[in-house]
Amino acid sequence: MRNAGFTLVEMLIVCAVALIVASIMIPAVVHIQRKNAERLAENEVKEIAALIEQYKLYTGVYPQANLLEILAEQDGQTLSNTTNLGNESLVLALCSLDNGGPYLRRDLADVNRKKLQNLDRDNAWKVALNNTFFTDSELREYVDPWGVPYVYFDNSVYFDTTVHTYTVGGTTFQARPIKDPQGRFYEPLGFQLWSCGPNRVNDQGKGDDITAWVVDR
Ligand SMILES: [Ca+2]
Ligand SMILES: [Ca+2]
Ligand SMILES: [Ca+2]
Repeated sequence: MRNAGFTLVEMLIVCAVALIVASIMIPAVVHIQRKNAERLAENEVKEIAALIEQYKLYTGVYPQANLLEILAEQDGQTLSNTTNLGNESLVLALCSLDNGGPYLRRDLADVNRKKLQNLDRDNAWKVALNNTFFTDSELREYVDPWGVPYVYFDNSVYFDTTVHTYTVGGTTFQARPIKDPQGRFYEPLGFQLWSCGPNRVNDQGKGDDITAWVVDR
């Protein structure tokens, strides 16, 4: 009996120690995971930005964020593409076999990869995907480590009143080109690319958003 009691106390001590260790370790692990995801997003933003610059070097223009010809198709009906348009346009440009492309790696399109997803489940009007490495007609988005599409505008659309609507997991958010505190667009001659960050909310470049440009917060 004495041994059994002693074992029970030992077990309680072990459980208590395990709980203490877990209470210390779990927040640390969560913190490390968040930092790793943030670092990944920072790297991806830089990588995509470099690819966009390569595209510009070859073609003389930045990939357009409003490719009107990529009309979406759902249930056999051709519809205007109202969601995720900037990102989808960018993916199409970077995956095109024209203009010195493709700039994005083909393996990103493998079915087991999560980087290119079709979050709004639309298909391109057939001609749009003819010269890409895709073998189907899905209009894909390049997603960040939290599964949210990166937001993209090229400078040709800054002055449009266009607000882009993005959808992910049944929720939508809106995005518009971002101005600095003086009212000037960031990257006025280039492009704006950003991740909505760990909170998966578009903060228009503020808060935890991860932008391709350096911004005072
Ligand atoms: Ca779409
Ligand atoms: Ca899509
Ligand atoms: Ca955010």
